[in-house]
Amino acid sequence: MKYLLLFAFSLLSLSCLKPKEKKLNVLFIIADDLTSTAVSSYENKVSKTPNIDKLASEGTRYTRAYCQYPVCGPSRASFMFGYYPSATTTFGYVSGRKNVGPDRKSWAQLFKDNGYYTARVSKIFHMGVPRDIETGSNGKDDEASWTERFNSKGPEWKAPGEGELVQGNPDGTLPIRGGNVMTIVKAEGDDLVHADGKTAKKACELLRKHKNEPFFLAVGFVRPHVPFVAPKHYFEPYPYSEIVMPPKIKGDWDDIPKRGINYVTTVNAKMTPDQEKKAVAAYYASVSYMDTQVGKVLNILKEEGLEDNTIIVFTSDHGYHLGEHSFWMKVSVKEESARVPLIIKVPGKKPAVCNSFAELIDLYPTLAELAGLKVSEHLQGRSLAKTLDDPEAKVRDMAFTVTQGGNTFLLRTKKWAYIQYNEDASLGIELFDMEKDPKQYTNLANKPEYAGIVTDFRNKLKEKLISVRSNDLGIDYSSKKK
Ligand SMILES: [Ca+2]
Repeated sequence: MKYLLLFAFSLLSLSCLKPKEKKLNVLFIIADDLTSTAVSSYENKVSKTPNIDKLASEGTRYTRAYCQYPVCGPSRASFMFGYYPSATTTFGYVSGRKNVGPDRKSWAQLFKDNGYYTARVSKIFHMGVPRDIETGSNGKDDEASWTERFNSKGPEWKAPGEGELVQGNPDGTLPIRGGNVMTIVKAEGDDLVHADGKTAKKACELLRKHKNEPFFLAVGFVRPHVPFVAPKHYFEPYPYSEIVMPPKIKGDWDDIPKRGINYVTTVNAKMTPDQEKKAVAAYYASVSYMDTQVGKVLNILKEEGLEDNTIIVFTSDHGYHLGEHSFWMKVSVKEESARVPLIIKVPGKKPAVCNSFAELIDLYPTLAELAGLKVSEHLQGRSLAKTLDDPEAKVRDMAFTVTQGGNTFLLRTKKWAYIQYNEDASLGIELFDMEKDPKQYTNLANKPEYAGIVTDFRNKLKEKLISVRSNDLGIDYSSKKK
């Protein structure tokens, strides 16, 4: 009997000792207004992003990832809840919660409800930059998503340093200001003066504190969003006089429908050639500063031994124009504005480059699948999980992005970029052969020999909108407000 008990005991203790399958953590890092054209591992050899590039060399880098709406608020609402903006009619500066209703789980909330510690540091749902950063506001957050949330207050354009306004200031006499304008500040002091430095510090602290429980840590950096503010040494590698601007093609705007001329251009911002170069140089400096903060977070993850059970995602809410077609900033659905950098690193998977189309709404189902969590059948994203095992695998054959209140549409296939202004195309169409004309200089939509392709895309868009707004979603599309 005594031996039997002992035997039973040892069995019991053996089963207790058996290591429990550890849940995979999620570290989600998002930059604000970062175009893939300013990331070295994508295509830029001037802009320096060693930390993002290192992550890219260890994970899967997606070359055809697109946002669903090239503006902060609606893009973030879309990928955090997993629906297309057109499905929920979420086109504004909101979290998106109101339109999906109280019972739909956000991406982070799904993890929270499955026993994860979920935290947000700084901007994940929409925050107005610079205003909400100056005040330390929660912005348009979704509180139900988080166990804890932290804001990173920063001086933004009011940071002490050498400032310059390069928009709407052709003779250079105006003082710098806040708002959504290209204000540059070469700031005094170190990384921690600014929001992103504080965000990295808080993220490192949380990783140390929560390393023994499953976590979903969302880290939102606000650079390179304007104002272009960074400690001054980040500007040194980018003397503005050496910046090479995209070519100015004569007649470039002649075949762009009026609505396709972006809301900020060299013309309406009255930018001088030097101011254009200064804007690009300051953008790169802001990117380098943000990249350095990314490195701090990734280093702590490694130091704390969390790399083996943490999935890392790095992306941006949308892209950005840096003078292509004399356009600046976002909103446009041209390539530089609609495409995003996307890197996913999963423990145990080989580094790869994946050319499958991917959309930011795919993140929610992808991470849920990797963590073994069940998602709502209503979600509109598709899991990219299979591309992490086989980078040749295809999840989508096109990407879908809307802008301008959901009235401008982009369908992007491997060969074509199709842009339609209004559902009835009443304000025009653009068609670009992305293999022959990747910088989108020649609109083919009105050439008779492309009429068949245009008709195909018009039909594809109709079908896409019907499927996106499907009643099966359980969202009453017709009654929604922006
Ligand atoms: Ca943004």
